[in-house]
Amino acid sequence: MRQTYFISDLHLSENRLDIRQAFYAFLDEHMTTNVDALYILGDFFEVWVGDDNSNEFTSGIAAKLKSLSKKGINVFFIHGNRDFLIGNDFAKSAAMTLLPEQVVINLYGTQTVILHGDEMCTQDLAYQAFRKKSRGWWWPRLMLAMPLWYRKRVAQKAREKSKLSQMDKPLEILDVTLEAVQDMFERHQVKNMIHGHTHRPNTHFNEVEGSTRTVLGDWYSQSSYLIATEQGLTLHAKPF
Ligand SMILES: [Mn+2]
Repeated sequence: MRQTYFISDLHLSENRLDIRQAFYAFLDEHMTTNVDALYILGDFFEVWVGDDNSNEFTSGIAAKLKSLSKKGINVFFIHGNRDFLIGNDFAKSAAMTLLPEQVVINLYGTQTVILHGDEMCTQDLAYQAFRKKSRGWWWPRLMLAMPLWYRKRVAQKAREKSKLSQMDKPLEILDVTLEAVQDMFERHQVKNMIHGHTHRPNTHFNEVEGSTRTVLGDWYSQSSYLIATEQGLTLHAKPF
């Protein structure tokens, strides 16, 4: 049976090589010839300060992703709040397609909106203000025009600030609001949604009549993925 995979919130970093190892093991086990596509729904990396900050770690991951396209598996990417500066250079090196922040796909006959999901955490006003600025047209251009050392310092400071405000615990991330979820269904005129970001893997039904919203899990201590087939969706988690 044909399959499509969804993952998000791996938070890959050089400090957590166990996550990279789990990711590679996941690809080796699951990315077989019956897989149509792998969708990465954001926060694939813990932090991304620009495609020019490439090193052995990032180019290794790009090469691994690129090997999927040689098997005929399409790789799609939606930015998260940690890696929204991923650009065309990295995408090209990984042979993956960058998608807009929300997109409706036809998933074996079911119209489904896919997104990272941070835009639905509308209770966090400070974050939404930053999101609006950082995803606008001028902020990324300004930031990417700065020298790499400066961007690294900004990212470091943002991480320290985020650690202070939420102790970097995934459960401290505010959840989506029902109103924002309903708006999202309405805006895209669909009854199915897949997203990540909140680190609260679950399936929510009937938030609008007949709707299904599937939330992906993070990869802090387990491999977490969603498999879609013509028969439906199944969420999986496998401890490291
Ligand atoms: Mn996120």
